[in-house]
Amino acid sequence: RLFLQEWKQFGSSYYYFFNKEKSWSAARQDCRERGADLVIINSREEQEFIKKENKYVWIGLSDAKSEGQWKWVDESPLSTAFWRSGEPNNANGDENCAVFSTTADTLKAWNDIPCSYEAGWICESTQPYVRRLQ
Ligand code: 2F8
Ligand code: CA
Repeated sequence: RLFLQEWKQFGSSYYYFFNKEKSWSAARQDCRERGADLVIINSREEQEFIKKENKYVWIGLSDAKSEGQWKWVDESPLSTAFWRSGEPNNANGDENCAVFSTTADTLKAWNDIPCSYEAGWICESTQPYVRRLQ
């Protein structure tokens, strides 16, 4: 049967908000198996759209390859940033992946945390995912 997951459209992309929790790499793998990748945030409007979900989720942003050089999963550098005040701080020298951690009254919601931590995640794709189950 065909099973259409609930992807939400915003602009020219579709987004899926997972409620399970995984490490950053496992979350990314899950998105890729769905023909998507972890979300890349390019605008204030996109940041606002994601904030409305009120979730604690991985975004497709990491500086694991080179400390302090934050890159999106498509290798692009940040075009706009929404770090929480004081972030990214690479706490204990071990924070290379970014999470969207909603705060009440500001759009500044990103924090760097250890990539091995488990969080929900958001996939972004140009097409809504359709999965064929046996
Ligand atoms: O105070 C900010 C600081 O708070 C936590 O560390 C105590 C966060 N760590 C996790 O969420 C794992 C830090 O990333 C954050 O910078
Ligand atoms: Ca941090």
